[in-house]
Amino acid sequence: MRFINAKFIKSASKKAEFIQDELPQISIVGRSNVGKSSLINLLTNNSKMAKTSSTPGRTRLVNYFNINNQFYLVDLPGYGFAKASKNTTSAWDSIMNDYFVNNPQLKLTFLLLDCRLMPTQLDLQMLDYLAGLEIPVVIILTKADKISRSELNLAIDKISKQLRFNKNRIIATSASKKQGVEQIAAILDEFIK
Ligand SMILES: Nc1nc2c(ncn2[C@@H]2O[C@H](COP(=O)(O)OP(=O)(O)O)[C@@H](O)[C@H]2O)c(=O)[nH]1
Ligand SMILES: [Mg+2]
Repeated sequence: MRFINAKFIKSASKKAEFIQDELPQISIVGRSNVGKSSLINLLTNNSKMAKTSSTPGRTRLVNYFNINNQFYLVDLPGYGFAKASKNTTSAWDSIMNDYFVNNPQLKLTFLLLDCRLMPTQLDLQMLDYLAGLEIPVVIILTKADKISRSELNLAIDKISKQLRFNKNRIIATSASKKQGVEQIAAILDEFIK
């Protein structure tokens, strides 16, 4: 597939506002600042599609982007933002749970990890949570431009071993160098039928 026609549809702050129609959904999760918005901008080839920010964690919204009238990319709230208050954290927990539970249109989740860092406890929890709901996951390593090719290969090995995750299901990307789009497009072809 190619990202020909991408359009921001809406931000939902609660379950009643979620989109429930016939189109498949592909969601994006990861800690704040890992590069979720940048990935959407990379895929849609539009630097203004999703907001990117260096002061993350303010928005607790579910953002829907319609791609080619074929599926939605769904940008979920980031986790692990230290400055978020307790109240915000519980709101986040429930909106994430509302999104993931009983969502037959959700076909795949991209879990983003910074290629320079080992997965955190929250990343592991998220993976376990998704596995428990039998939601397919592909891991996307972000910011691959920050390390060398050999460091990147090493990172993929380590992460694959630590998480017992198939290497074929780990894709390295760089938003600034525009790398990884073809691999992600191939994965999407597999999961959107
Ligand atoms: N060098 C580099 N920086 C990136 C990349 N992806 C994201 N960033 C930067 O990381 C910061 C957080 O990105 P953002 O997409 O807003 O993360 P989000 O909070 O997960 O949506 C921003 O300053 C981005 O410019 C990448 O592939 N390479
Ligand atoms: Mg973002």
